[in-house]
Amino acid sequence: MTLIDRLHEALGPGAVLTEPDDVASYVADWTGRFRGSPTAVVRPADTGQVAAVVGLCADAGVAVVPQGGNTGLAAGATPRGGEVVLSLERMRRVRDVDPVADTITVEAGAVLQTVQEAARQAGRLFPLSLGSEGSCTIGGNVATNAGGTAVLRYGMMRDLVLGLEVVLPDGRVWHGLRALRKDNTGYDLKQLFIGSEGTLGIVTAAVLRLVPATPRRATALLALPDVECAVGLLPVLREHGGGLLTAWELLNRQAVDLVVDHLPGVRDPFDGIHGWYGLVELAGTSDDVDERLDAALAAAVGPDLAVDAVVAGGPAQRASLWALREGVSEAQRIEGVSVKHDVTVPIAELPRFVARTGPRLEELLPGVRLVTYGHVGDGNLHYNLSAPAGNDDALRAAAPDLTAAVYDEVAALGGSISAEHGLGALKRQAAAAYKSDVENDLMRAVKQALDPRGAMNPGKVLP
Ligand code: FAD
Ligand code: 2HG
Ligand code: ZN
Repeated sequence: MTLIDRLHEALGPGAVLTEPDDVASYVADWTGRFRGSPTAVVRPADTGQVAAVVGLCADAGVAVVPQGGNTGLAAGATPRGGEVVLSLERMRRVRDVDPVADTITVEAGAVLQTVQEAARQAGRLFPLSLGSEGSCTIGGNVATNAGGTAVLRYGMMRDLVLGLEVVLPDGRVWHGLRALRKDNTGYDLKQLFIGSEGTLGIVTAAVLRLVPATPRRATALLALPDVECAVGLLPVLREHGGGLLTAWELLNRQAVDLVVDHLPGVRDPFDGIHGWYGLVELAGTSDDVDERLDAALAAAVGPDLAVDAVVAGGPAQRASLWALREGVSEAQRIEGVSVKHDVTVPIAELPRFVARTGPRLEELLPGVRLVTYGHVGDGNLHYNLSAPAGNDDALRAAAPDLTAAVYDEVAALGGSISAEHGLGALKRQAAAAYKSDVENDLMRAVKQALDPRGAMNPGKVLP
């Protein structure tokens, strides 16, 4: 019997896909830049079936690529060739909401938005918030340690996970679905799997922390002269927003131009043109949010500070301000070829990073467009590049040098070359080059301990 026959036998009808039309949406990444041809795509329905697939693939010497919503931006879920892609899309149940433990237990294929909605129906909030939340899954969020627009207040996915269920590379299941707030029984195993991008095991379910709902939101877009101002306003917003400050996001003019040009119905709310824009949001339970935002804006707008501000008057205006920020990825994809850099530097170094790197890139590729945006409150910029108008080939050719220049500057400032999207196939070599020997040795040792045969998502994360 072939591996495909065995997979059919184990999973039943409709769960093993091999025809080109059937596998098309699983074999390429969101940007369309990476693709591979797997032996098959399998869609198990429960944890037992995931374990069975891993066991059968191990016996056949075939590697497994876990896949959730396939929205990842580091080509981590894209097969290289010959692997079995294991999609969690049929495992999307919300298993339990526990009001006493204040947790929600979900299967890995549950779409983030579904989990947010389940929390809302229980009168609570699951605070992870990403532009891709309508498609990305909890398993993918765990595997990439996703960030997003509310990290400033609630932390990354790592801070929201209490327990995991994982199918290990040898086919055994780790039943770690505990909701304990305190557990000091040695190494924190769940943290090993969070951010491991499918290279150490397949997450099949998670226990997640819930937080108090924040039905009242106050949102404003600020026009800023420069990044220094965006950074300088962070303590001001913290002082006035207190614990209600949820987002402080940044966009440059180029990013706004792309969104307005490409996404129907999204408009720039200011009359004038500005170099930079900051989106601030406070969230809570009472009118306090509006009062605090007003106080913050009174302190933030003025000479040498923000130039202007537009406050969202209601949900529709709020959605339209957020569309401007969250539409940049899609607008840049429509514009053409892009080169993404998802970097962090210490927050106070953001102005220096931008001031030094832009001119260097302009030297390397005159006319390159800097599409700079991201989570200024976390020191995380999406320092993306678009081609000089109409010259995608020039960007492709210059990409390695441009990326090296960006990463060298990040390293010089003590930053990280991957803040939230992970390494996948895209950044594994670069990450190894910037890590110390000790860090690289530890990474290899962890992989060797959990997946000695290299059966889980080969060619990802590690060089
Ligand atoms: P996939 O793309 O399917 O997989 C990503 C990685 O996780 C792969 O390495 C895969 O092998 C592994 N994986 C997936 N499921 C499992 C599993 N069950 N067990 C083990 N490994 C698994 N990311 C952010 O952090 N912040 C943002 O603000 C953000 N915004 C985005 C906006 C847009 C428009 C887009 C397209 C993407 C954005 N992303 C963002 C990136 C992406 O959505 C996240 O990385 C997300 O967590 C990926 O989830 P997924 O289910 O799509 O995973
Ligand atoms: C965001 O913050 C995402 O919008 C996506 O992390 C960034 O597409 C990107 O480069
Ligand atoms: Zn981001």
